[in-house]
Amino acid sequence: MLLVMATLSLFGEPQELLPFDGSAILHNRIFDENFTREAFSLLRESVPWEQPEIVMFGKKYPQAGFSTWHTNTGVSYVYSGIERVAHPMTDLLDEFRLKCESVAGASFNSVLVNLYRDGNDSVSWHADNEAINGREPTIASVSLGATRRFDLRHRETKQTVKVDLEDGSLLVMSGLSQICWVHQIAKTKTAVGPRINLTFRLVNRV
Ligand SMILES: O=C(O)CCC(=O)C(=O)O
Ligand SMILES: [Mn+2]
Repeated sequence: MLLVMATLSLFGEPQELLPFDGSAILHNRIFDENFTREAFSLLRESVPWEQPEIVMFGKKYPQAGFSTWHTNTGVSYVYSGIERVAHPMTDLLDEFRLKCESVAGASFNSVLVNLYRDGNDSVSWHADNEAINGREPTIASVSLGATRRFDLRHRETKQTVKVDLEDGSLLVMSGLSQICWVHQIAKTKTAVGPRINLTFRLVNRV
């Protein structure tokens, strides 16, 4: 397996992580440290966290982490056999959304909010390729709190890109990234604190 370690750019320049078949651009420290610290506590306390059960091989398992789906479109998010009902956007999520729109140069109307309490919470290999995201979606992913490693793996060549997603960073995936690559946040035995991730998307209104 070919492994590409993505090195962080020295001057804080946005960095393209994918060598081909789509784009994943990492912007470090896009959000100010004081803002992310406050936003993290506010979100942790105020988000109506849910731990849905996903269906694998006909059996139900609780998802390894908590999350919620926010959108004012009323569209629910269906994946892995579960339906996430729409909670309204909040002022704070909207503040993040507007910044993501300006950096990514794309529109977003929805966000999946994920909480990783420690290294045991994870998201296994998948692509954000559900029909409601559209065929070549642009997805803006904000990281708050503890650093976690994010892996991308090409479906055919199996080439892997690994990168640390730090507090205040923004990863913008677009083009063929959800068609040709899968991604994960793997479990880790290293002691890590909690992390919140916001993935902004544009879904079709009902
Ligand atoms: O936590 C992350 O950085 C990734 C989350 C993710 O892939 C998703 O919500 O679809
Ligand atoms: Mn994803």
